[in-house]
Amino acid sequence: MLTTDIIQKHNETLAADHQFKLAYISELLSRKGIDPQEIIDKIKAFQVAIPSWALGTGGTRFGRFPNGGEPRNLEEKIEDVGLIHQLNGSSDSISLHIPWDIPSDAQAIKQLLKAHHLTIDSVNSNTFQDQKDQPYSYKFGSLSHTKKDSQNLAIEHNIACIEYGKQLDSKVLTVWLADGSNFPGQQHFRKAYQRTADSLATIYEAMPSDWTMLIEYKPYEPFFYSMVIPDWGTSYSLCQQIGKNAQVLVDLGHHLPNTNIEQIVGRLMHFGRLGGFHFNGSMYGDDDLTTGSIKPYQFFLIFNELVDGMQDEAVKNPPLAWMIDASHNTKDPIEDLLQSVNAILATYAKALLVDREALADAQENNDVLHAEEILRDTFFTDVRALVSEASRQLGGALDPVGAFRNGKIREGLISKRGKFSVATGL
Ligand code: LRH
Ligand code: MN
Repeated sequence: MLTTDIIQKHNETLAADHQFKLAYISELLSRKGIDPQEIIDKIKAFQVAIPSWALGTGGTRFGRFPNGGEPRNLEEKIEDVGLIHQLNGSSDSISLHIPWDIPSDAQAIKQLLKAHHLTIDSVNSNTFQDQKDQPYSYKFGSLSHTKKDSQNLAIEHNIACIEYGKQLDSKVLTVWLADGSNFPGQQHFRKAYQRTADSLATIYEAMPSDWTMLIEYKPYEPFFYSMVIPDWGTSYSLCQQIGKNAQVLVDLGHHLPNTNIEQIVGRLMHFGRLGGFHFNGSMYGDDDLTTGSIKPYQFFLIFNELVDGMQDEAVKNPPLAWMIDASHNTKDPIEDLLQSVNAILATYAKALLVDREALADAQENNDVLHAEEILRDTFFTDVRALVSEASRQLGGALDPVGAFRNGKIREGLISKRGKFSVATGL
């Protein structure tokens, strides 16, 4: 059965219940002077990029439990993202990871992307693994390596990523460095920073002027004493040094416990250097769980900062890159990604409903409780019918995961690709 038929049949079964819920939230918003369709249109315009490396089953050093039908090459990864976009209408691009996704025939890949109404949002470099027959190792770092050979190899790799991106009409290079140290004394912190800054500047020079470089930070893993780019401040300082098209990438899982991520987001927007996000959920570390699954209120507070900044003319921050970065150890990869996109859209919708005038007034008058209650009231507003309606108006499913399951789409992929097909990625 075609996905369009699956979606239509699915929406028919849910139509009455959906109309009831939609009527309720629409009435609630109208009473607040908010036009429900205006919110639905903003949700429809919010597109989230899907990571090519998260379409298979992830694993840990302790084990990996694939559930079959995984994409075996870039073409099948594009098919899976095309399917996700068909089901929710909100995932119109893919983030690629090089060398896992080197296009065999760029023209053919562009044709396939077009057929699935998709684009490539960013290319991610990979200097955290040694490739077969690699002349110089990244064991002790890449752009920060003490030896020019490994440093230059890493610089050349990033420039090669830009070339692949140009072939596929991408305009964003994402750089995450695994560089760091495991023991005190192993690395000279200031020298490692400067080698990294110099290497990034060389890569930046090779980037077309209409491209953006996203610099991702991470406090630990794979190194466990220090990382060369551990926090937002380091990434921000590198961006300032390198050039105006260098921005900070915030991966939600890359923060130490109890970090006030929403304040970091507010700061970076204030400085106009917030480039985008790798959305995921985490309890302890870089857990790469479903977005919004563990700390939904903090996730709402992050979007509250984002919408506040996006609606403030005084904030001069470039358009943001909305991307997922997750790994699926126990859920079906496609279901997990559909659930994440849904949570992102619902949280964004809630942040759009915040009465910013009333909040600013309460803040100016230090009415602490009222300010907090304005946010909590919005957080507890059930906006899921608005997200479902946005998906329906985009030709998608009212409940994308439900349609995926009822349509037995995973079973179809397993019969086509086999139970043990393995996707490249983490
Ligand atoms: C590092 C990271 C980075 C990617 C990788 C897949 O933890 O978040 O964004 O390159 O995951
Ligand atoms: Mn990431």
